[in-house]
Amino acid sequence: MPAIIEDVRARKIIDSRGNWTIEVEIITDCSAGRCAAPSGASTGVHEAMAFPEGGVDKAILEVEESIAPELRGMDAANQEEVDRILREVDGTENFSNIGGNTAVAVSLANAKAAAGACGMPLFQFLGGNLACELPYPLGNVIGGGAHAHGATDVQEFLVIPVGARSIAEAVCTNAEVHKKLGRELAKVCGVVGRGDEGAWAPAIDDARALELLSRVCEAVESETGVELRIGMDMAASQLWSEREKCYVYRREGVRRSTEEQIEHVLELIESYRLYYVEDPLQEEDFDAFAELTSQAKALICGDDLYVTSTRRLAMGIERGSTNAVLIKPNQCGTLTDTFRAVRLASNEKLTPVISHRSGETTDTTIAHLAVAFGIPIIKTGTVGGERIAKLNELIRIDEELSGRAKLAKLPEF
Ligand code: 2PG
Ligand code: MG
Repeated sequence: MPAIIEDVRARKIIDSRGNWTIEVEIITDCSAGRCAAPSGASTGVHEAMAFPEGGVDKAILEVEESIAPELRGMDAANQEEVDRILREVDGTENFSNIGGNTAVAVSLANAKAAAGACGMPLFQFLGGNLACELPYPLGNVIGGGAHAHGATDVQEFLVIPVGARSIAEAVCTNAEVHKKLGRELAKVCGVVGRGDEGAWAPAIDDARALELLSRVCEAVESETGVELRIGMDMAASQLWSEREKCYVYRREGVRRSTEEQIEHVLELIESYRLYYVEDPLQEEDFDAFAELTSQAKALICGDDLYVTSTRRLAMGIERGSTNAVLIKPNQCGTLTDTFRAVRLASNEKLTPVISHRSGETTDTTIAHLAVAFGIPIIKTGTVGGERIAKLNELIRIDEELSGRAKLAKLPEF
């Protein structure tokens, strides 16, 4: 169904950190689509530049003056062509002229307008009838690093309810862990704040966080009967000191060489039966990742390592660096590039994990992309309006699929 683009509008809105971001609306002759871009705090050096020099104001000008004139009159159903034009208008590899966030908001708003023209929700428009598997939510419950300075060294301690039987049960089990953890932390440390993603941000070391989280998971498991597993996003590029060539754990007062870091991560995987470890090593060390992955019995996921780039993902695949890849649409800038990264990962038997950013809006697009592309895990926090927006959208998609929906199959470890 053709949907001729009549207008492309951009506005400034604020994100969950209180910073300006961009929201784009694409209006066609028979539909409209809207998308707002998120942004990261612990960004990979190779990811698309979020905004051009001049910030969000400049990004809005770019939409009005360079992008809208090119897109007007085009068929929104021709997503690849829209995305190609975004790249052409920008002219750089990392979207430094128009901004990756500008590109992703236009690209995804366009997909929604095209879906709307067919009277379909985005997940169904992109994924067809096969799109009936819902992802398991992987939720941040304790955090520090760049998301809460002064809390844990490790950026995120996550939970995934691998034994859940429905998306509603999965979402609610993660929220239960967050609640109970809050009560336990209050006993240990008194008043505890929260980081950017709504996770508790206690001033404790990583080992203590893992101990506490394990105990809480056991308690929630026995109350709910839902098996839970623990994960971490170590965001190790933030720990890495290029000058000293080691990983610096400030709170612990420990420095680890690359070999020691690998040993440390393997020990943590074993001690806490970790299911998922993201960015356990710094973003340039494909070989150390490979060494760890060859020995680890867990998902080892690359975020800053790959930045949702097929070029970097191919480098990791060649070396066997990881068995999972984080997918963040604004790291690469377009829906087409996001899809290519997911397809490459799936073809090579790597598990894709779609993810929010630490600075978010109530935009729900990633929930649709997870279902459309058959991505088995979604990392999107556990509580907080901008996090539950995605989780609640999955509950709505479940209902929309009226009985056909099932949770995805997870790799076993
Ligand atoms: C990450 C993300 C999301 P940020 O590192 O995976 O949790 O954080 O958006 O700050 O990059
Ligand atoms: Mg990460």
